[in-house]
Amino acid sequence: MASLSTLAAGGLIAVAFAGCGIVGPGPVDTTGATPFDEPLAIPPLAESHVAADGTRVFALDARAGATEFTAGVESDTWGFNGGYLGPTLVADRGEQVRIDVTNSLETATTVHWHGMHLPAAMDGGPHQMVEPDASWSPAWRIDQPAATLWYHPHPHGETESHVARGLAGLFLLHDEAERALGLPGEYGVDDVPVIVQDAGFSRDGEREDPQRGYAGGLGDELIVNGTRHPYFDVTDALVRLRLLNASTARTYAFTWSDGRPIELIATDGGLLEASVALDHVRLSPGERAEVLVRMTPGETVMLQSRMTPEIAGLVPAVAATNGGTDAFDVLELRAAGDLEPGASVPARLVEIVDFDAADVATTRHFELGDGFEINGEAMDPGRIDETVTVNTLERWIVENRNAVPHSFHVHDVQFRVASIDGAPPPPEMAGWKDTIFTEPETTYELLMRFDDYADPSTPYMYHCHLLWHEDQGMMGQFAVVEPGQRATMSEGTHHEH
Ligand SMILES: [Cu+2]
Repeated sequence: MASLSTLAAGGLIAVAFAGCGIVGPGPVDTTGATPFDEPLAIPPLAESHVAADGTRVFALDARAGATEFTAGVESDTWGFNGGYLGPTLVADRGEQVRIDVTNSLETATTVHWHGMHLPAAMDGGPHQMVEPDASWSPAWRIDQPAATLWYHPHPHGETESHVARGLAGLFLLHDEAERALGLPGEYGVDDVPVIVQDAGFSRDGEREDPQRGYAGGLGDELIVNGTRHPYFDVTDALVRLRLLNASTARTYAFTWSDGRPIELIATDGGLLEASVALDHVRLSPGERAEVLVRMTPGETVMLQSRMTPEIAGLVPAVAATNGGTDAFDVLELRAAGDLEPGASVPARLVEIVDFDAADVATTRHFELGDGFEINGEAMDPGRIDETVTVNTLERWIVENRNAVPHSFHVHDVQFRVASIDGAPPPPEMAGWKDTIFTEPETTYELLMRFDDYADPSTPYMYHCHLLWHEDQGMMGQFAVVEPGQRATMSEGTHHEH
């Protein structure tokens, strides 16, 4: 296969993609096309119990099922504890948690806790495969700020298909600082999960695999929490939406249909220092955003995604066949005639203490190159690419050398973006992040601290979160070790019965 940059830079995109079996889908605009008349499904809160030792215990079962995205038409899907997606896990900072994962699928999978700070052996990456009919019970102490995290499979080479079939769910963390702000917090009422995915559907309404653009499969329709054409009945004057891009490849530019600004309060790893009013919020796969929306009685407003070549980081000719000009209606909000008064949100949300760059112990370079490689190499589960000494601050320079965007996700830690091509990051990238959209020919300077969890034999991952790219090998491994220790690989995977 030709390199991605070659494909994207020339005028022969369609021909080149056709040569390797993928033709980018044409432009899509669903705005105003269909009434949004299906009530938004809200993923159930996961049940849990507190064991004698104080551990909060959840159970997740990966299973095959069927989902009626269209009434009366079943599609084959996978889900956790149900037919599609999974329940929302909620825990408090300081809590010890354990998740009893079982696999009722006919194939091995994993469950990765995206955005979570935890030991590598609990991370749910490709080294923690759960075989069919097997179980796995990772446990750790929640030790990070309130945030909207999520979970999804991470099997080597097959993450795209497992997520696309429906294996994903939210993992919400709370803490005292967040509670003190009085933000909307009633789940499914004024604190609303919005899991956005794209999908293809047949004329009959059965879900089908979408066409691939350079980024991967791009569906020509959106579903939110598994609901087609969703609306949500708003009963409060102030609503908090937790946006998760759980798509495998598509990047969104979320806006409101009436032009009101997007009021962003939190990114991947937690609250911003202050809310910021944006024209749009861009989310690439895996990224999250918490936004507030103020409603007046009786009004209706549509959450949309309106991508442009500039926001997509694509030249116009490439953008047109790779989602870079697509527009979608996403979710209609319908305000009741009487609304509960909304809380007033303080101007200052939380304090984020900047890392001191003078403390950087190690600087590493990651070049996102052509051909699904990082630093010229494809993922090898038997190779540790980077060895990090515990209790140090690191600077990771991530350089996208391609003519097309990628993304960069780091396991274990939340990082700060110190600079983008030498300039300070915009406010929406100035908080805690675990995944960034990397624009073409752009360099990102990330600062991150590795405080604990040294384990020389179990690596964490860093990778492009365009899942097709990740599956093709755009991923590497790092181990966190004690000073002077060397990383060693443990053979095979964990099989607990
Ligand atoms: Cu990529």
